[in-house]
Amino acid sequence: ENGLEAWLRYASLPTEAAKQYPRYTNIVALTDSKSSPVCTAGKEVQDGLKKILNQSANIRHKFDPSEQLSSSAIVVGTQDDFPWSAFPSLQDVKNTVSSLKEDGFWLGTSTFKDEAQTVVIIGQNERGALYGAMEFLMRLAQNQPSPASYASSPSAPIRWINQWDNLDGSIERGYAGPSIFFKDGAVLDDLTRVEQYARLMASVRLNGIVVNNVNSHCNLLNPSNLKGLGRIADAMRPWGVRIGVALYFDTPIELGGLKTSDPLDPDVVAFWNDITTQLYENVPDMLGYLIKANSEGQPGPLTYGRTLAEGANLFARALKPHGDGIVMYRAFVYNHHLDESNWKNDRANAAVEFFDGLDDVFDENVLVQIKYGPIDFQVREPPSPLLAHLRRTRTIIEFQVAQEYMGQQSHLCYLAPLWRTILDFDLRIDGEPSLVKDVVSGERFNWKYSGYAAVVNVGNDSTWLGSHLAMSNLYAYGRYCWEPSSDEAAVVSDWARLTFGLNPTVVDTITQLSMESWPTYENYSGNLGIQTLCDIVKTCHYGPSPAAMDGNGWGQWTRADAHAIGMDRTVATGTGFSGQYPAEVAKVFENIETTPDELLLWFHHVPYTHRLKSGKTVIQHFYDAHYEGAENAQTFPVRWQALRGLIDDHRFQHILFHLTYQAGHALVWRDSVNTFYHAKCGIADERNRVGNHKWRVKAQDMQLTGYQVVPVKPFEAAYGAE
Ligand code: BDP
Repeated sequence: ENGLEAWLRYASLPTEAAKQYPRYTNIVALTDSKSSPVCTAGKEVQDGLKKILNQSANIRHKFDPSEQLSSSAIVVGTQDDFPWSAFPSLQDVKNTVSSLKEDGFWLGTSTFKDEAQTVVIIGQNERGALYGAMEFLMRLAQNQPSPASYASSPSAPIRWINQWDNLDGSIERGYAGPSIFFKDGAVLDDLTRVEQYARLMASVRLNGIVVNNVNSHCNLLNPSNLKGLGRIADAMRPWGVRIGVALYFDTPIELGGLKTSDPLDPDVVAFWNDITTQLYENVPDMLGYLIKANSEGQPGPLTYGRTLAEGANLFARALKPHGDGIVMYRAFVYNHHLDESNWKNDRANAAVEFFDGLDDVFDENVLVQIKYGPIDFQVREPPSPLLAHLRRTRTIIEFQVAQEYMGQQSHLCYLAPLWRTILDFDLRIDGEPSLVKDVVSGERFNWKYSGYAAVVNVGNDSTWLGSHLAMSNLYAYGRYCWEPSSDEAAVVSDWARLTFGLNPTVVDTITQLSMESWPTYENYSGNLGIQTLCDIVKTCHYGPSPAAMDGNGWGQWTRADAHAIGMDRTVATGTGFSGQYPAEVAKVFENIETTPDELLLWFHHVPYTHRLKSGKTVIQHFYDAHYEGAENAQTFPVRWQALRGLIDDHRFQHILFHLTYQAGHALVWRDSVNTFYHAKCGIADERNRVGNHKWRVKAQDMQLTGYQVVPVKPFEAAYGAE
């Protein structure tokens, strides 16, 4: 097994289990159109039945009430096309179905003319019908019979992916090979993988994707790429997936030959109107435009003395005449040349400051896309306070499935527990319950259109993300967009059953390892809210480099010196960031006593000897956590070994290799961070471990000829600095 089918393997059920199911002979997929998701649903059910139950069923597209369905059938269609009168027992279901939200579905069983049981799948729309069909199959694959009656609606209408693919085929922060969309400046001819990606997306009910990097290039919009985008959209549409594009702000200058890209210049307006018209000719159902502007060197409206809203509205007005396209304007606006010597500077403040006063001036088809935390996909962050500032302007929260700061798929790090710390956070806007998940679902401010985006960055490796276990994050992301209160362990167990089979030892082991993985990674990579202490200067964002976290222009700082550590972000004595939250939350973070330990160093600058609520000092907690994290990582490959023979050998070995690597790298993390802070503060580890490098295989102990001993940078990563 090479991972290509991911969780949609539809592995055959054991014979005994398969016997419990009816013999399905007919699939009725109620549609005339071959590109309709309902048609896709029919084929998918046919394929799934063959693989899971070894049954061959026919597909037809019309329901004929005069006909006798000689044995069990599966009927799938939209509420409008469903033959309600043929199913008197489903009259009550009609109300349920009409109250489904967009993309929702009803899945149940009924009898037709007192004959054999019929599985009925009714979508609120075509996409919903497909989601219901895949729900039926994924339950079947887990040996869970269809429920008598099950209605399901999404938490939010926007459930999208962002791919950071470049036209040359590379992927920014991609860890699984080249792009499945682009190569050598053009859209690939063979889009088979794109279709397969859309299938995976549909199975977890993701309905949109922005296909190119936020650091975009004007050539995306040349005539042949416009056609290519049309082909990508065509490949994904049968799976209910719509596409959008990320734009480069200076395209009018660089592609259009204009003198400016000023959003208020009439020629610039005309340029974007024209490009937008051409895009819609190729992609009639385009989602809209994702804009990264005035961030990390990208041009934007501020470059031309205009406001962010004037920039966003330029695109909004170009989209408006063509349908429901939106601008996803990223809140990730900041200057990456921050002056470290001014201790009041704080990158965390940027989003709220830049968007201050703009809530009422964005056009109604502009949504602001906000990373979950104020910095950048760190191992632990509080939620972005901007989520509490925009009331009229709707928002999209941005997560990252690509584990940029989380071990980049070489470390197992199941992210759903991290996402829940954000989604379940109560911002107490205006003193009222305001869970982040209720803000982004639209419930809190009565928005009709808002939701989720995640940077995924699959590549053409057969594992999609570069490692089999990393795929639980993509699966879970879809599940959380639909139902943000899902239980993290239950979600990963479902994924494990679908991906590796029903053996309880397999499922339990994968669930346990996954559930421990984020806390373990946090322990050895950067705890107490200090961020992921990785290299950020060389921009690889991988591996330990605590020294790089200070004195850099990117504003990811720990403010560590010989006596104290942590960013003072209080209003009273610090950068004022805590004051960006609504009053009740601000009060909690302003006060060192009420700030939870896990975010202590995010909000406060404290002596290494400061006592945590646990009673430990900060530095002792650092030492202990790094030892505990690294120690637990040592158990991962050992526990995995117990699955030998219970899953296919190819994937078993691949994962064993990754977990073994992680166990080793966790030691490097442990020793680097501990040695670094030990050297900085000179306070001994109470348990006298720092410097012992337990379990490390030291280069100094090896026998090789022809090698020179050299100093290592950063010194703390090596045993004895060499
Ligand atoms: C950072 C990435 C960088 C992205 C940027 C973004 O390191 O490659 O371009 O985010 O989100 O995390 O725009």
